[in-house]
Amino acid sequence: MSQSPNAFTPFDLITQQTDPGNPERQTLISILHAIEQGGRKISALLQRGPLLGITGSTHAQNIQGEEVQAMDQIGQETFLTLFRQSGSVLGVLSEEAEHPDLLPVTHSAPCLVAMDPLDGSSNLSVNAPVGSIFALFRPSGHTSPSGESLFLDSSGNLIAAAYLLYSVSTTLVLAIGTETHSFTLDPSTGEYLGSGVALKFPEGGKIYSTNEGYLPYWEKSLQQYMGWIKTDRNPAMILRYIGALVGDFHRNLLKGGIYLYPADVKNGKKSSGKLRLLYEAYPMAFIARNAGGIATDGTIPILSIVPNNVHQRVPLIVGPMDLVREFQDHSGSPLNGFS
Ligand code: AHM
Ligand code: MG
Repeated sequence: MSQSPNAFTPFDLITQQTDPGNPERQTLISILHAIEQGGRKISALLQRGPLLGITGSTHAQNIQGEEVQAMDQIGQETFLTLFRQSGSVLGVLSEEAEHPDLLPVTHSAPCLVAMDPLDGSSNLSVNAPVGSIFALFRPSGHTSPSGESLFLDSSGNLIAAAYLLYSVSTTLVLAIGTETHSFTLDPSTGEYLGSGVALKFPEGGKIYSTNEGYLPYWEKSLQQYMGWIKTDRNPAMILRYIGALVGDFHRNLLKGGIYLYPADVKNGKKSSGKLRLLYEAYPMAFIARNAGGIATDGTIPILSIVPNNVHQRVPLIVGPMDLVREFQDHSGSPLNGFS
């Protein structure tokens, strides 16, 4: 741990958590520089967002059928360019691109990056928090015929995860090895600085974060849990929902709260919720695990799920052990059966 407060950097964390002889250390440092650089750029743009006319929609749809905001595109181009320049990234999977991009590498142990370059982008038009999410995978040893299979074959090799939260200040949360740390961007120097104390979910939190407007579409057992947390639980839980996973997760990490984006059934059609496994659920699950928490889809841990599609959606329930255990006890399982 660093001696003076707020002098601990993401670089310190990587060197603390990796072996000096491991070629992956240099790769991680170089990818981290790209994430830091992208964070500085996006953060500076967002500061002036409406003045630059970048907080609105492009009126196009992405491959998920969602409306693409101008900042979704800027985030995509920014991080893709930086990862390309790093020479450390073999492939980039993004929410904003149908197929993974395969990139030229110069480092001996390159990684794969799955990202949501601008999470919660519909918050932009109202100046509410947004984020960027990253999952870093070690490529599997097999030769994969396509970018898709490269990511699918390597999905079990998650080695680091990070998010940037663009809010009143810009925060970088990085999970690597066994720890999760938080750093604040100092816009005057461009440095990301933290205390050196690893983040742990506090116990005894009472926040829940979910879009309760969808409650009629959820499974009965989940509806019962929602009733229990508000009436029978002592103390009753309180609702906080920003509508950007990064913002909601970050508050819950600091204060003790559970985030839920469950499966639903609308007009007889089953869905697995909205969030994507590889670049939303996995990285949050990894960050949570290192902070003493857990993520589940309602029946199995998120980190045990083997994807069959790079843009696969998954129900996500993530938070500290005590609240997720309580959720399991009071909702019954399986939650995602809909049988
Ligand atoms: P996005 O990645 O397209 O921005 O969508 C994901 C976001 C999450 O950050 C957030 O938790 C969720 O969508 C909010 O969805 P809803 O409006 O359905 O509650
Ligand atoms: Mg998202």
